[in-house]
Amino acid sequence: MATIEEQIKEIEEELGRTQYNKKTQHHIGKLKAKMARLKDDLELRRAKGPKGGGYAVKKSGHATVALVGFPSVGKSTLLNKLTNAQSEVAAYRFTTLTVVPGAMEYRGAKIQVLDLPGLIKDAHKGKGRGKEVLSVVRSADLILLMIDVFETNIQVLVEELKTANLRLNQRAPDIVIAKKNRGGITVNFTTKQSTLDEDLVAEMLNEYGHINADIVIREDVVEDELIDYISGNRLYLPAIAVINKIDLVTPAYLKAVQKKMPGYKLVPISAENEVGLDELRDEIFNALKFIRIYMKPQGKEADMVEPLVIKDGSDIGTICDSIHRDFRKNFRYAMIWGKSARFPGQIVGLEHRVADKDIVTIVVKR
Ligand SMILES: Nc1nc2c(ncn2[C@@H]2O[C@H](COP(=O)(O)OP(=O)(O)OP(=O)(O)O)[C@@H](O)[C@H]2O)c(=O)[nH]1
Ligand SMILES: [Mg+2]
Repeated sequence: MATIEEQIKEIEEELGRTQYNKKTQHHIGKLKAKMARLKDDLELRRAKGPKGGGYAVKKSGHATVALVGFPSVGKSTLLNKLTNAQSEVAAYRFTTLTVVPGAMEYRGAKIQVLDLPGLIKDAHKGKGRGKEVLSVVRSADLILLMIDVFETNIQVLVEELKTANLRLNQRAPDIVIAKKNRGGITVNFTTKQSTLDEDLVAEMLNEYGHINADIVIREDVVEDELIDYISGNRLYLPAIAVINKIDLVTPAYLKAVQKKMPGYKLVPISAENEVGLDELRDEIFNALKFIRIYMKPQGKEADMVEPLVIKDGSDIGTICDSIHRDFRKNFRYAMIWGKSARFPGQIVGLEHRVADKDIVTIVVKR
């Protein structure tokens, strides 16, 4: 019996030689599903192997940002400029050997930034303490993919993160799957599919190891998205690409670099010379989707100095929870001024969704 690694290699080779067309589509779909399962098994086995002491980081603030990049791209330099932290900086690779946290305050949000050891190819196999680094990355709310202006191969980084089951700037596909005890596999599409058909989906589920299940696919998805979903342990995170050391190149050179990397929002900076850092702070704040709410105690002026910072999409209930644990229970009504109000001072309930810079009064039973 071939080892898991050998089986994966065999499938990869077969996929490499097989042309994708209508005739081979089902075969390829099944191979991909089988490979996904083997890879998941392999990861599971690796995860059970010797750990070598994970990094302990205590989360703090409203959100956590992880600095991910090859060695020596300037991650520690950036951390030191953005936060109060002092992480060692040096001209050689692997200067940082552990997680170094820093705190940055921006527009009322307390954001934790984590400096990490450089990530290298095959990190997911444990190279360069890669497994520990990747596990910290998984706990973050936002990833800064940091690259050196002279070494812009972001694909290696993205592939490493992908192997660690991270999906960047992508959302989970709209699919629902329910396991059952018998009846085989039933497939339902609620929208037209451009590549999948019902048999293919059933075959892929089978190949992955599902025998009895109902699956409903509610948007047009491709095979890889389906595999991501059935494998079930993917993590979807937002990411911003940061190009550092732009002080070393001309504007024309930088432009050429940016052209080579379509599909990513790029923020050019010089960490050392503190160029582009305000733009970067803005991008971080926006990507984390915070909004600011100004609280106005009943019959008094609103506090316009220290807003309450919460995630976008929050409602009055969330605000109650972040003020005091009894607020939701004793809630009577709220009054609201700003973008989410139909008119100034509108009276709303717990489910009312607030908007950035709204002014809110909450009235509770006494
Ligand atoms: N020219 C230039 N050099 C920079 C800049 N930022 C960092 N450096 C230099 O790049 C080298 C590496 O910087 P670090 O901040 O230690 O890089 P790192 O990504 O933390 O490296 P590891 O911890 O080894 O992964 C140092 O010599 C820095 O002075 C920059 O904006 N411009
Ligand atoms: Mg470092």
